[in-house]
Formats: sequence, structure tokens, C-alpha cells
Amino acid sequence: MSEQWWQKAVVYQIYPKSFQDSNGDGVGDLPGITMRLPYLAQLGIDVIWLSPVYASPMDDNGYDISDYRSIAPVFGTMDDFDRMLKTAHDLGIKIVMDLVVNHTSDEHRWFKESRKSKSSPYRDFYYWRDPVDGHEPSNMGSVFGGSIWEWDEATGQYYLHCFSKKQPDLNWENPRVRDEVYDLMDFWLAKGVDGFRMDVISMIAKNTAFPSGEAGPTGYSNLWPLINDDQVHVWLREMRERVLSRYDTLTVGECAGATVQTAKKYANLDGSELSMVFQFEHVGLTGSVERGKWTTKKPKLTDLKRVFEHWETGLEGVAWNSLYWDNHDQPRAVSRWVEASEEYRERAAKMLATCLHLMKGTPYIYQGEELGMTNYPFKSVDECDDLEAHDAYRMLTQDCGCSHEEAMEALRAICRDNARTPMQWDASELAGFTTGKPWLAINPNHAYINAASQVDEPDSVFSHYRRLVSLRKQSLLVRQGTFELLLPESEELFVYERRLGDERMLVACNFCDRQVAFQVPAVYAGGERMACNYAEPSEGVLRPFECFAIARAGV
Ligand code: ISL
Repeated sequence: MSEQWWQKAVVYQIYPKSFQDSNGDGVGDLPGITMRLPYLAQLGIDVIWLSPVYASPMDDNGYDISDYRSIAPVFGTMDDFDRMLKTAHDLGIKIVMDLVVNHTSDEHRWFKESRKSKSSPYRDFYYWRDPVDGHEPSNMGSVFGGSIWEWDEATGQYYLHCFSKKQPDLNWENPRVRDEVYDLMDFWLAKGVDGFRMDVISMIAKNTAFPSGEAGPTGYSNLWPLINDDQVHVWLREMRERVLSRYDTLTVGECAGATVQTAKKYANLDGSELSMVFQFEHVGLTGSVERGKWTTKKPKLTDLKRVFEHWETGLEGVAWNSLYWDNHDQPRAVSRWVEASEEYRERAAKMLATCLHLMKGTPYIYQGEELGMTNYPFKSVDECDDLEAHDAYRMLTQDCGCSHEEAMEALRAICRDNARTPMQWDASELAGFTTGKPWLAINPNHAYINAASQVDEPDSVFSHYRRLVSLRKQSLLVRQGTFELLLPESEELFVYERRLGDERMLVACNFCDRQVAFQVPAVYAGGERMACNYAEPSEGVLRPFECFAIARAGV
């Protein structure tokens, strides 16, 4: 297969609420994004993944959509959208929209009609079930707490919601639902958008027996047996045939629960389903049975490497990988994956970037990651906006017996608002993000972590990212070479090799704040060093958080 454009691309994720405010209401917006496009062009990225900007009551910051064909007024107008898309395209940047079609908002017209009566023509757009023995039809818990079933007094039935009760799940078995989804995809593709990031697409097909499972600490069982892993592929193929085959798109499915085996179907190079998936194995490494994701653990490096190796080698020649450290649902990369004091933060941020960007797959940069932005020092749950954080605080303190301080420690480590604090554009009081009151607090470290101090500074984290983005563009080896993990047993070093024809590249990364012995294999003698985060080369060691790559041809 010849190289597809999305295999050569680097994607940058924008979380619109927190990127750039243009009208002083404290919330980021589309004109703000348009204003900052030259910054992204300077970074060199090829594609923007835009988190949802559609009409929404914002129960889950836009992942609850009430109209798929209009823009939320807080973000601007359709004209603002068209202007942003055109300006981006003029700069050579593509835009991929977030497609949230596992569920709608309960304020979407379809759901409002659906809940009116059992005989509504929209009733079957959602999953409605009778009580079983006077209770919910199953004991499963939703992602944001409580049951997946919400009682509706008016019609005497429950409806299904895997996320908040304001996010009822669409019934994909109904062909009319699928027609509507394909139509709205067409609407945006015809406008010129370049693809979709598909929200929880691995969850659209349900096991409609709605099984109950063993209850965990919250009194509810795990959600995963609800997912029908086979049917989802049937519908994705249908979606390809009916819509995607008519356009040249990047599609990335958010696929919690995907394995290398299932990803071979989702992201097969034959193009029958999606371009690639977001897998969750590495971000899942820090969870626990008792507390779910709400722990303060750091992953073991050997586990992290095993996951990447598994995906890199497992999909080789068959399917395509995506590569990410963080996004709007994850804490900040530099706070999460390593234990780096402020002294080493910049080196660690560059090291993580090098480690990820020189693997095989399409890399994703989450806004602010390119500046080395960090988690936020939350002291109280009242400082958090995210519905999930509030539910987690309640669960940790009430169901898991944590003290306030223990619960806050978990929130500081893992809650989603860590990633959602406003972009740090400059050192001024409001970080250049807004002139009003920011919707979520700005991290006080914007005084020294900000774009203004980095864009023209050759040693900055931003410049390091910029070099990595450009390296991928120039190097077929980086884009298409095979991956081999070296030193799999090391708990300090992440070292791998890439090979293509007679070219090879060694990538060496020290994940800890100590110097560790390391000999570059003799075959690399005289090779070209790049992507380094120390000015002078070292001999026989990797210094704290050191990284570099060496490339050699003709071997
Ligand atoms: O962040 C998580 C909960 O801890 C994830 O499980 C997350 O809910 C899951 O990855 C699905 O995420 C997507 O759909 C959600 C939305 O809240 C997330 O922001 C979105 O990325 C519901 O639409």
C-alpha cells in the first residue's frame, strides 16, 4: 500500500474551551483558534483534532450534543467555523472533528421526542427497558457514577446511559439511527472537514441481554460485558461503504478495550474500517481493581515498554498505530509518566516526546504538551469543573474510605481537569488566554511555562517538538521502519531500534532522574545524532532523563 497522508501526519488536539478566548467571556472559542493557527503552523503539525464544538448543554463539555449541525454559541457561529477551516486549509493544516455518536444529549430533539411516549417514532432511537423485579434491568455502573439506567417517570421505563444521565445511548440497531449518523457525517465532510475522531466508537454495539456482573466497591458492576465486540465492525464497515469511501479522511476510533487482535480489524491497512484507533492499554497501567483509575501510581517502565512493543510489533504490516501520552481525559504527560522535579521537567518533557514521536504510528500532541505543561495543584474538589472529578471525590471519600487529602492526591494525579486548564500563552496575569474570568483556573506556573518564552528559543520544549515533527516529515525510516525493543528488562531505560532497508535508528531514553550506564551499540559509531536533550554527547551513560536518536545508513 502506498503511504496515506495520515501516516505522514502529526496531529494536534485542541480542547476548544481552554485554547484561546477571543471575546473575554473566559471560554475559548473558534475565532480564538483561528487567531492561533500561525502558532500551530510554526510547530509544523499537519492536522487538528478539534474536540466537540457543536450545540450542547455542556454537561460533559460538549461530549453531550444537542444539535450535530450547529455550533455552540459559546464557541461562535458557523461562519466562524468556516473561517477557521479555510484559514487552516490555507496554512496546509487539516481539521478532524470529534464525532460523538454513541450517545446524544438528553436535550437533543431525538431524545426529547423519544421520551414523550412509548409509541413515539423516535422511541427506538434509544434503549428503553421495563423494570425487572421493580429494579433497574441490570446492576452495571456508568462511567460517571451511579447506574447505567435512568428511570423515566412519565413512560414508566428506564433508558440506558453509559456516561452521565444527560448522555442517553443511541440505539445503533435501529437503521434510522445509522442513517442519521451517516447523514451528519456527510454534512461535515461535504463542508470540507478532513475526518473524524470517533468518541467511544468501540461502545456503539451493545450486548442487549444487558447482563449483570459482580458488584465492585461502588455497588455496581463493571461496564465492559455490555460491549458487543463483533457487531461494531459490521457497522464500521457499513459506515465506510456508505460515507467514508467517498472522501479521503483520517479516522481515529477511541476504542477503550481494544486489543491488538481487535485493532487489526478496526485499523486494518486494507482501509475497510478506520485509519487507526486510540488504544487504552498504556493509560490503564496505573489503575487498580479497588479504585479504578483513581490511584497515584506511576507505571513500571517494563510494563509500559511491553505495551508499546506489543502494539508496535503486533500491528506491523497489518494495521496502523496511533501514538499518544495524553489528551483531554488524561493528566499531563510530564506529570504522569515520570517523576521529574522542576529541575528536570523540561528534559523529561523532551525525552517523552522523543520516545513517542520516533515510534511507528501517527503521533498526537495534546495542547500545551509541546510547552511541557503540568498537572494543576488542586486543593479542593470545588476547584474542579469536571462531573467525573466530583463523582470520584464522592466515591473515594464515601465508598473507598479515603480521607480528604488522599482523595485530593488521587484527583491531582489523574483527574481530567489537569489537562483542561487554559493554554499558557504568556506570563501575564491571565496567561494571554482571556481578558475575562477563566472558566477553569490557570496554572500559576504559567509565569515560567508559556508559549511566548518558548517559540523562538532553540532549546525550549516547543522547539524540540518542532524538530521532531519535522524529522518525521523528512524520514521514511521514522514513518515506516520496523520497531524492535532493546533492554526489555531495564526499569530505567526505554531503548528501541527502527529499521528500513539498510537504514537503522537507535532511540535511547532515560526515564529516571539518575545517571544510568548505557553503551551505544558499535554499529552506530559515526552515526548522526539527533533529538537530543543535552547539548554535549555523553560516553557510556545516559544522564537524568537524557534522550537521543542515532541514525546510520548502509548497515
Ligand atoms: O476519562 C475516562 C473516564 O475515566 C474515560 O474512560 C473516558 O470516559 C472514555 O475514554 C470515553 O471518553 C470519551 O467519551 C466521554 C467523554 O467524557 C470524554 O471526554 C471522551 O473523550 C463521553 O462522551
